[in-house]
Amino acid sequence: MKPPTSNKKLIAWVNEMAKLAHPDKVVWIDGSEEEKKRLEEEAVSTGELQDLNSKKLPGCFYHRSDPSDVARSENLTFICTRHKNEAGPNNNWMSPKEGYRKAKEILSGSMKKRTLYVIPFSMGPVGSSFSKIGVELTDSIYVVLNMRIMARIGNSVLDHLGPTGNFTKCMHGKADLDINKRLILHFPEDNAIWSVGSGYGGNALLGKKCLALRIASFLGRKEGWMAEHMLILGIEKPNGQIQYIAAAFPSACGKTNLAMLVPPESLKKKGYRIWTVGDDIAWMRIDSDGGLWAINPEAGFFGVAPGTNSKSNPNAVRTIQKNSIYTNVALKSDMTVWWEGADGEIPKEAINWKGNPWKPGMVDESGNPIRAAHPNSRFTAPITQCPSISFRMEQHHGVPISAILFGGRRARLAPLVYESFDWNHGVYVGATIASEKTAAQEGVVGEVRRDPMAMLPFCGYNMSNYFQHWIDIGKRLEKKPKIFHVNWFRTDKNGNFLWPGFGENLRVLEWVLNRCEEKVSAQKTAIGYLPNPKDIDTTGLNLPKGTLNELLSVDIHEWRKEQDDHEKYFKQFGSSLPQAIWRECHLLKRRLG
Ligand code: GTP
Ligand code: SPV
Ligand code: MN
Repeated sequence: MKPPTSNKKLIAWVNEMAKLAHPDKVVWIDGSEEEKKRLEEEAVSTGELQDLNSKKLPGCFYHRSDPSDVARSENLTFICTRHKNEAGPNNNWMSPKEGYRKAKEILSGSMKKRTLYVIPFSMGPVGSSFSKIGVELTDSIYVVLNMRIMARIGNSVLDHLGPTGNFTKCMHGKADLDINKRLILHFPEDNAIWSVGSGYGGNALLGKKCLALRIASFLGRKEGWMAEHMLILGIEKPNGQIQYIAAAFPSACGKTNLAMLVPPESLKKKGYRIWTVGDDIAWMRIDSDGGLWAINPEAGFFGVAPGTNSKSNPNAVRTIQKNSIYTNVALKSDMTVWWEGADGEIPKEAINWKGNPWKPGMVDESGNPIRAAHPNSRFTAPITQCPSISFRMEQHHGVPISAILFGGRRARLAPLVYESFDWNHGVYVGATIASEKTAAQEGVVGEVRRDPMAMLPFCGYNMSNYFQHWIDIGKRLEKKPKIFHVNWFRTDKNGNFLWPGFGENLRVLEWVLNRCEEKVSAQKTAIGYLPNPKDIDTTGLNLPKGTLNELLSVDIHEWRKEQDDHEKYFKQFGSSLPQAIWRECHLLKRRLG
């Protein structure tokens, strides 16, 4: 196939990679509807995808990934810089020389009898000065069809790239899908990504975590902007004004849900409406007004399926009724899909995510329930199908951010919401996020770990410098967003959530906006400003008596232990940790007495 571009660098690189991997043919992806149809048909014919019920789920497909390949592989993810110190204690490091050698060894000849697809893509609207162009090479149709949803792809991107434009080189190959030959490598100094041996989500859709977070965070530091693991949503207030919030929560901790929440009845009556800008990634920069502005560089959602239903997330349910790809969920006999916590009755039988017959109540040899869907099973759907999509999605300028939220999954300690004293304290609050591990990463679910700014798996450089970058951005901002911490996941003695969460979280966001506009006072505590319980609107909520007080309590004894743990955590960064972070750490200690 003749390359549909005159970009010499791109053509040379595609030739070089084809020489290495030996595909039977090279196909340039143009992004057209005909091409989509052709690829879908081919993937269905080989079993890579299954057609779903065209009446109930038009344009939808089902995919099962290898059972050893169902979540991001953090232990196989590396930052390959010349100096190890550039990667920092937060990343796995490999020298670029070794990285290329290892990946080449695995990729060499691995695409025989396969097709190499060339996907030009833009993160951010095509042609915006805030967007970045990448080109992903892959031997997976599943990856092509997912990238088609998650990014802007095809000829329009090549046109914009032109004969001399630069792009991030994103090389992906499934190879044998062998966990022992799997590597996700980032070469920020070369603006390149090599991913081999995985076909799943964040490991394989290279525009997402690899480019839009790891490489982009590296570029952002150099160029003076920020790439963050954040949702963006607009809250339309009763007076018609829309204010935008960005929020960083670790993987599977509620970003998709918050980004498209449906207001509870009492707040809807007041006049609140929600507008979704993004659910996973925010690129933010300081604009000429001295404020912080954000765009969502993605074009789709790659969202957690389990728990998604018409009650918890009605907008997501409506978004995924057509033109969506379902990965590792359960398949019903009528060729529709199911997962734990889906709408409707539990099916009497289904084929589970591993491809085995499944019935409710089945247990494995150890007596543990066998799941129908993998806990990290996901849907891929175009953001344009979301009923709450923001009208500013395609605007190159993005949206102005009034408040930043940090949060995690914490059964104890962290109150429902608190506000930091100022920007640097807010940075400290973000830097000390802790959360129970979820199924989105391989490893032990439930273990509490520190996940600064929800970026631990995604920061493409030394986290000490990342903290400093946050502090420096604060110095440059004339209009600083206020920074808050939220926790929807506090539980009682029996492990039940104290706060109803989901749409009801708007009650907390209302307080956040009221604080931004200095409409309500707050209680000053050692950890920050907490709401006076009367300032959280609980109309129609039926919270048991005392629950809100419990949610808004600060246990000084427990927080002293927490502060101790912060100190231990920060020591790993040695002398490179910014003084401003140490200062906040000591101030917290002093306030706790
Ligand atoms: P990534 O896509 O992995 O980055 O995750 P995310 O942060 O977008 O997570 P998502 O919104 O998909 O939520 C993951 C899980 O958290 C789902 O099982 C949800 O049902 C649950 N969840 C989301 N919001 C809430 C909430 O307010 N309260 C409670 N209790 N659970 C929630
Ligand atoms: C996450 O794990 O934070 C995700 C899913 O958003 S993945 O794209 O697989 O990284
Ligand atoms: Mn994510």
